[in-house]
Amino acid sequence: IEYCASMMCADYACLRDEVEALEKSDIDSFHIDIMDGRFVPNFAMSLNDMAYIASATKKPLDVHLMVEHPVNTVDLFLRKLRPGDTVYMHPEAEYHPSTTLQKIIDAGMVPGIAINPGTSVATVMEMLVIVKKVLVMAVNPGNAGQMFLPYVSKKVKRLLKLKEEYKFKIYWDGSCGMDKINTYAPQGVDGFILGTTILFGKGRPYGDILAELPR
Ligand code: S6P
Ligand code: MG
Repeated sequence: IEYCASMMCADYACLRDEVEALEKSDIDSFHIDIMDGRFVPNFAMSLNDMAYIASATKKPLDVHLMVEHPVNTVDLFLRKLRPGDTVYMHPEAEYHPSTTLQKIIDAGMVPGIAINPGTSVATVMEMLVIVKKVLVMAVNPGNAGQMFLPYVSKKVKRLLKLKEEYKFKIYWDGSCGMDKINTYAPQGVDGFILGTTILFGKGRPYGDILAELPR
């Protein structure tokens, strides 16, 4: 089971300490939420935030692009990443999503799609052939600390039935707590994005929290 730290939930007054603490912990990757105030009703991390974290860690990055038409800006991100880092784009944000995915592949990154709660598996079926990861949004993207949308569970079940045939991994993003990990990891969800629900702002060392999670 992989665990990714959702860095928009970190304490920006001491970002360096946050990254150092997570670097020493068992977290598997740094999840970087990029928001443009258009595709989602919020602004979050920038290209420079991402580049700083990339320079401060040896762990992989997991970049979640919540921007309109990422085809226009994805290269800026790809240039600052290392081969093997993951880039998720939202097919809902693009006229020709596979063009953007091809750019991600050509740059040596792991291609992923992130899908909104209201997006059906049928809509993204063709892309399952080319992506390595599917990030299932359990909340509408834009903010941390939102309530889980229970209807997403049906979609997770549908994706679980397809993952062997199409060879992709499934990640859970949004409102992820112990209950979700305990329910979905045994069913085959490969990884979880940890935010305010379980990892950040708890006043406990990250290592202690991570030690309590199943591996
Ligand atoms: C949401 C974003 C997520 C959140 C994360 C927060 O728009 O893509 O990555 O940062 O889900 O976690 P939580 O536990 O606060 O919902
Ligand atoms: Mg995210």
